[in-house]
Amino acid sequence: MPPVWRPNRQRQACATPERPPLFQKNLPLGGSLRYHCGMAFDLRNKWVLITGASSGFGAAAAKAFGAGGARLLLGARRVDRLAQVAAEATQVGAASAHFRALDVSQTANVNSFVAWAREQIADGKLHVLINNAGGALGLDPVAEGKDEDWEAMLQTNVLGVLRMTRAALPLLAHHDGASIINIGSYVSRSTYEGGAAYAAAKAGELQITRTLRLELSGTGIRVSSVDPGLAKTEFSLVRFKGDAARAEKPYEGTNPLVAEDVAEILHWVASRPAHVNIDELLVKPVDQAAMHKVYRRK
Ligand code: NDP
Ligand code: 8X3
Repeated sequence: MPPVWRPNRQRQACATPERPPLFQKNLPLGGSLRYHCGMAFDLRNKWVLITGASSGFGAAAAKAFGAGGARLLLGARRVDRLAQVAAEATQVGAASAHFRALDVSQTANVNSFVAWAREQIADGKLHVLINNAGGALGLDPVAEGKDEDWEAMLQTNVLGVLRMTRAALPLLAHHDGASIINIGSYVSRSTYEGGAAYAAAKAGELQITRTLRLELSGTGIRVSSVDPGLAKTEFSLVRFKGDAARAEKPYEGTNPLVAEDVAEILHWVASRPAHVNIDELLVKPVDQAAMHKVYRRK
């Protein structure tokens, strides 16, 4: 028997009259009919908070969400860079772009940043939180590891995500397509010599994401981890503490991801229909078949 169209099964997220779904199908699923539609969640004029927005993925994400007409709240330690990113995001279409100094390794600083964000949002709600601030420091084997590098990596990549999420949770909209997107890494699922503390930190980020998804069940808040492989940003320059020649090595002869690749994915994740949660998304350059198998042209 052919499937029967039942309008009362139509999902709320698909029901906005001014934007027709890209496709509509009635499919028999598990004996019942379900409505499917490809209608994106509209991020225009929605508030989007991005940590680590002064460079790399965060700066590119500010521009991607800006181009989609979002209102931006940008944080990082380098305020001059944030000002530049905010101006570029406004130029490409952001409904507004606000920025303020943020250090995710300091609880008091995170709390005052979020208090400021609450003032900007006023009586509205936050729709997207992107926990992106972080990175790696050093590439020493455990036998030679430095406490200050280990502590800084755990402070930003793990505790920073926890602090920021705890502070921002009361601002997030319930049952209205809100998303928390944490930036993980391929290294959370694989590792390499010299990567112990960074891999541990990103594995920690992945488990925070999975835990949050359980804790927020029933709120309608989506929780995702976007996990990139080799990407050319300031990541390597920071890891090697300004040694530009060493920072270039991981990318030699290969074709890495660029910040815009990841930014586009972040926008795509947040703009899926409100009932869709992209749980974990691993994205690598084609040249990176595996952690220890990167194709390099001579
Ligand atoms: P970048 O170094 O270009 O960007 C890192 C961003 O994090 C900067 O904006 C930096 O701003 C910010 N940041 C660092 N520490 C803090 C802090 N304590 N408080 C607030 N902001 C901070 O690198 P990416 O864009 O590549 O990195 C972004 C995220 O992606 C990181 O979490 C990284 O671990 C992850 N990642 C990177 C990959 C890569 O190959 N590039 C692959 C997989 C994941 P500022 O210094 O101004 O504070
Ligand atoms: C950053 C990229 O190469 O350390 O997460 O996995 S890598």
